[in-house]
Amino acid sequence: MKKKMNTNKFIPVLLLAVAVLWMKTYISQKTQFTLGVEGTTQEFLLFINPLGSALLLLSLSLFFKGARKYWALLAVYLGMSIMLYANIVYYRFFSDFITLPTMFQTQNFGDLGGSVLSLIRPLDILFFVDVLLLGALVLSKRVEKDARNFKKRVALPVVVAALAISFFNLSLAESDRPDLLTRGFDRTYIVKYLGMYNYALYDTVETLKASSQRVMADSDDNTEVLNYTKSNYASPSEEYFGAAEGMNVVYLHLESFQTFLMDYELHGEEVTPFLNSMKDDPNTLYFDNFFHQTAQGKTSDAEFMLENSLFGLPKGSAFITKGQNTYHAAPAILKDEGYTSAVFHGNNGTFWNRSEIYKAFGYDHFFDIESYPNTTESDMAEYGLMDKPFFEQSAPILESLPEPFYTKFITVAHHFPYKMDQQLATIEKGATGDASVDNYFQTARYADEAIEQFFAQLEASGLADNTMIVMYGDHYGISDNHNEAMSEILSKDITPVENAKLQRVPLFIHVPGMEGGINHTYGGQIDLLPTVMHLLGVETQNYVHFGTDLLSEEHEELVMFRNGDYASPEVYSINEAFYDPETGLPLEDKRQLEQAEDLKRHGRYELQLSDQVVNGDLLRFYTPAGFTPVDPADYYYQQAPNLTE
Ligand code: GP9
Ligand code: MN
Repeated sequence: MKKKMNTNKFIPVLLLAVAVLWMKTYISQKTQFTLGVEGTTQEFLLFINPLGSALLLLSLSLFFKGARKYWALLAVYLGMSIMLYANIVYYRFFSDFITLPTMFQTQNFGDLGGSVLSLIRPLDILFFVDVLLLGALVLSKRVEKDARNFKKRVALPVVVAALAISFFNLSLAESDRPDLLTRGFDRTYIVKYLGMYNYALYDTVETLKASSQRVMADSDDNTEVLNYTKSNYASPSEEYFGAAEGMNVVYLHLESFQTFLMDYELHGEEVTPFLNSMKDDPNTLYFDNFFHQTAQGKTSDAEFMLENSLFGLPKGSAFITKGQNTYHAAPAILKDEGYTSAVFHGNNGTFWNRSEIYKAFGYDHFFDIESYPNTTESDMAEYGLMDKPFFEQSAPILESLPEPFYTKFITVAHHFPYKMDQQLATIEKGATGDASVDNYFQTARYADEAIEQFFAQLEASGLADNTMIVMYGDHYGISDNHNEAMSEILSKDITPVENAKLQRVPLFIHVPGMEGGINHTYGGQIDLLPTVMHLLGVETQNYVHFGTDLLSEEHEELVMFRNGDYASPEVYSINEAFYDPETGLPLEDKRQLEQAEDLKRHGRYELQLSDQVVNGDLLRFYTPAGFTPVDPADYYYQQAPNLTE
């Protein structure tokens, strides 16, 4: 009679399973994905991040009685292995991770469908060798099963240990990348810092949150919104309506650019000579009281506003959590006018979930870092390709687009912490002793030169004569943590009003043949879309827009910030107090205070309605006359053909 193998111990089997799954996941994460791991902290995080979830999920088997423990262990192990492998295969095709909503978009799997076999490789069997061994152990009659009940004795301490490890993982991740979970940034970041399994958990929670807000909403919620946006509408100015009709549109997204840079002289030198000259160009409208209105979503909030005239969310980034919503965004509006649309950005396409939400906006093309193959290590800034090589390599792609086009170029070189190769620097650093502030001028100068180069490229290609160029700062680059150094830079105290004024970002609208000038109107990023549409001669009356045309006489000069504060020519509302913008002192006049309070109520109502639209995905219930709805499934982004050879 064969002797039964008497392992008689479940715990060693469980621990071995945890160790093997941990190592398999670590090696897969390191070799199968491009996660951009930099430095020892990130290397360490990548190494430990599968441990907490592997231990937690596999130890759930301890809650099962008798031999069922083994089956539970096998089931969880198999499930996690399948999830890992499915992501590996998906990544080979999309360079992205699976998200729950994309799983339900049949198109994605339609794309994969035909080619899925070509994505599977014979050696992939290695991902399942461990599963087979564990399966053999569980199924084998020769292995006697440990029938003891571990529920209380072992299960709870193990679960607590697993949670402690996960918590340690999360805190270390948050210290390396603050706000990782609240802001989201990029799926790649979540996997890099927290691992594949925690990413899946994060994605599930986010998807459930978004869909629960969505199911609660119905078309009646839209009535209040439509009433509001219709009454808030500002009709276009006769002078400017259609001034750029039929022209191409180029948006230049000026990363971290603040208005205080304009005309600023450091060591007796202009920091941004080209942009300063553009401000005074006869065909440029320059707005010196234009504010960013972004919150945690930073760049993505700015983009969200200018494409939709909807506010970004008070927390997180709508780009990430509302990527599946219905939108009536600029590229889609202009598609009905015969425009082709494209975004150029020298970073990973998944950052801020751009590769998904751009489809919902109706962008025909998205040229991310994959479209810039002639790139060396030294061309790279922290968030992608440096602006000069970026514009240089973008030019042939832009010139190959059918006209008219609507395009956006997102720069990255002038991004916190503003470090750059000193050989490329053409201005001395600042001398405040605050590194961020001191460096800020060098990357701003570099960006200024890159933009000058881009303008020259447009001239050379002949596109300049027929292209409207809109340049806007996306958000502050210097946060209020640096106000001491800023007070030295500006030679004045940074009072609450000055601090609010530092939230101004430049806005240039350059249209060949249009009469320009310096415009002092108060406005913000929410106002860009109706302004640009009216310049193109496109009516916006039927759209749900929370901003109004900056050039309209009916434009209301109230700039709402995401925290409920506001700026206007007569009053600044900061932290529930009201200030005179000229003196910077608190308002005292009773009548003025009442008016200020009314404005606050009105502005906050507007923010609330905008959130109602975004959280409830209300635009799905409404199609403006003449607008063709977007089906994101119709979009698939390919890298640009290599046109430089
Ligand atoms: C990333 C870039 C920077 O692709 O746009 O985003 P930010 O950190 O400024 O929000
Ligand atoms: Mn930015």
